[in-house]
Amino acid sequence: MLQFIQCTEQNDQNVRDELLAGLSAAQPFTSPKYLYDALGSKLFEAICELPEYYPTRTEALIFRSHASAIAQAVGSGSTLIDLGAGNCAKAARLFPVLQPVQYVPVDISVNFLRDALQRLQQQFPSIVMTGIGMDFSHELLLPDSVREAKRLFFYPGSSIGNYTPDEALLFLQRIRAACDDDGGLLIGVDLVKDKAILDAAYDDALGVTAAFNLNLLRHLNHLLGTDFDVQAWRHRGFFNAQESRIEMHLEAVSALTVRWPQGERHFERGARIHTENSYKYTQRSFTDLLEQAGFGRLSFWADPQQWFMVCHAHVN
Ligand code: AVJ
Repeated sequence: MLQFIQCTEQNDQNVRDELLAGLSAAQPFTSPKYLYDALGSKLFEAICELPEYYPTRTEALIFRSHASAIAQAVGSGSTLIDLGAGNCAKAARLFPVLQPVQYVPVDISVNFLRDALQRLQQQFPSIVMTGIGMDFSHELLLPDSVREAKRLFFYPGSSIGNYTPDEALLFLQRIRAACDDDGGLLIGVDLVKDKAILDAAYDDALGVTAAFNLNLLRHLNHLLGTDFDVQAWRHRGFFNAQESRIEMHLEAVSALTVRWPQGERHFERGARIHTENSYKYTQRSFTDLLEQAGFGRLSFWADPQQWFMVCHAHVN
């Protein structure tokens, strides 16, 4: 059985208001979700192939090396809810070991899920598949066709890092609230490590991450009618150890003015737009967060270098 449901639709006016508020702030910023237009999504896929960008590859290694232990902790017959599913590939690789009863990929656009899910349904005809179009960053209300029993929320790739620790706590609490007492969470978390490794992962030699970040300006021009000149900006990506996070910024190469239909903003040379945070945790700091959110019976798996970890947590 295959079903598609569009729950929340992003309203154009809300998007514009949110973006212009950020761009007009004393410290200008944009939400990292705007990095992912069609080209941005392709560039992110390219990032995942870079030698410097270890998270994707390391997480895949952890899932491969510890598949049976993970399956044992999680149990079979779950309702697998894949948050930010994209092309559904990460979850699909786990189907043979996790044997879910229902697969529920959630992404901003249900259309993006359509092709991938149709193909998957052919490959795994016995799994009920329910694609959901929803911006789950603000609320997590699942439609009735999502089974309530044995919900397993799957949040790989260290996407949790885009939230501040306070926001991450709220998000984890919302996941917990959406679970029955037999629910759980399977999550990938990037770990604190040597600054040089982190810096390189977010400022690679080929400049793919730079292109990914700069592409945001093209996306903004499309969404807002701004006249950002990509050439007038440069990528900055570095680890801020104090805050335990990667910061990405776009920095004005020279003084310039950006105009849009209802306004404009001047940027001094070196002024920055903060485009992304990617928080890094330790096993200790993430355990605290999970426990504060009401999860317990935790399991952790990491690679030999301890660069990345996968955690399973039960609802307590
Ligand atoms: C998709 C948010 C997990 O933080 O590593 C990669 C995004 N940004 N390179 C990350 C990203 C720059 C990525 N997440």
